[in-house]
Amino acid sequence: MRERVAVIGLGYIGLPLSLSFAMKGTPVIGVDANPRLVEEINAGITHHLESYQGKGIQDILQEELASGRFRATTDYREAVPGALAIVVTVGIPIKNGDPDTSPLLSAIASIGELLEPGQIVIVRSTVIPGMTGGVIREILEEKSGLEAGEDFDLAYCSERIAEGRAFEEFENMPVALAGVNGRSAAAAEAVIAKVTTKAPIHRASDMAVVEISKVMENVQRDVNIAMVQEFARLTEALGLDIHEVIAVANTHKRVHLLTPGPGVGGYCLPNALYYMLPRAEEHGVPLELLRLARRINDHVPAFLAAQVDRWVKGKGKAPSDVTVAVLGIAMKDFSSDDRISPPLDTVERLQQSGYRVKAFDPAVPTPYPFKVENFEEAIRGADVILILARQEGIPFEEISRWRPLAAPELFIVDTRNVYRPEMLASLRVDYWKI
Ligand code: SAJ
Repeated sequence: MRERVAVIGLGYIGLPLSLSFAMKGTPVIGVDANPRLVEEINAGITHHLESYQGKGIQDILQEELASGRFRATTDYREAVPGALAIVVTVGIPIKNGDPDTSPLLSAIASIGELLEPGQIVIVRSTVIPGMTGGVIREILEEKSGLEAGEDFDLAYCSERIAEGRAFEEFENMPVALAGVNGRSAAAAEAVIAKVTTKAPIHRASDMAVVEISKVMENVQRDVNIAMVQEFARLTEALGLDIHEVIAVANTHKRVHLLTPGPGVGGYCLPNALYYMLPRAEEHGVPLELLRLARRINDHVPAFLAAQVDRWVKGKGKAPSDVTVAVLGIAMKDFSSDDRISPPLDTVERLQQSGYRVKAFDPAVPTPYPFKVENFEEAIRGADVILILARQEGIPFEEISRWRPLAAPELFIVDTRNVYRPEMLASLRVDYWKI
């Protein structure tokens, strides 16, 4: 009786998913194309900031490795043969607005070559709607000589976890799935139910329904954020605090406004529209609002750089005379993820304008040349402080202590609603909040 699960792709989704299966008693062999990543994982090392019931992901990883319930490899032959199910979490990167499906389809081909009758393939990657029942099914059938829905099962089950809450949300986030037929849907549901133990599993009539629902779930969030970025420009003009206005609006039981920030990053939201566009363009559907929202969110780093320029010019200074301390470069608060991170776009724009930039973010391991390794070094002599992500280890609340380290005239750009103006009154700070 097959019991083991193969998880293909050991990134921000695949590693926590593998460990979720393993912790709940289902052995997993994980596959990743990156040998250094596989080596690090098998050595019990990960940089993700996930935790479960107070235990960090690195401790969980070490326990599951020690128990023998989980290990990683680069070799599909170790993972696919004999597996009950093969769960695919390989992403589709977007390059200049175009989805690059090659990493995913290469993984699918490797699976197809080893696929055995009776196995279940569950695609969890966010895909271009129609892919699972189209090109993915075709490759699996062609490589294996088996028929989907008959000889093996094929299903699509979107993943919805938010980074930083992976373990909890693998357990308690409702799941949507569909199979090539009812048998595949049932087979996939039995596997997913091993990790989704505290939430309903919704079956849809067709895999494309779940694929496009997933993309829409993220696009609507992107649009919401673009909308509040525009609301913030109006409330600023009216001298009102956008965060208070949003909090008041959200007291309406059917209103859920998100909050403006330093831009929309991460591997998910900024990419979502580009998974939708190929199908829309095939059918001549313009998606004007969605494209405009994406442009509004993409523009935020330039907008922030313009705020800095405005203040510097107002002081009669030139960028080359000004040092900017950037606090937080991750794509969102309390994250180590800098894959698609708007703060990095802001840093690049400032550097191109001639500013000297020192960035501090204790959660992001990437050693950028402009990144300094301690907070005081970032702040020392800074004329401008850009707050772009909250992190453990950035002592925002100790501003009275460290204010003297910065320049006598100081401009703080706060995109995380860290301060209220009255907290800064005695500290000789010009303050702007998004
Ligand atoms: N952001 C804002 N304002 C907000 C919320 C987020 O500016 O009010 C920004 C964040 O700073 C970040 C970006 O948006 O740069 C994405 O943040 P996120 O909170 O959406 O985090 P993700 O990308 O880890 O998770 C999203 C979630 N999608 C939805 O909530 C609809 C998650 O549930 C998905 O599983 C995930 O994308 C994904 O994997 O698709």
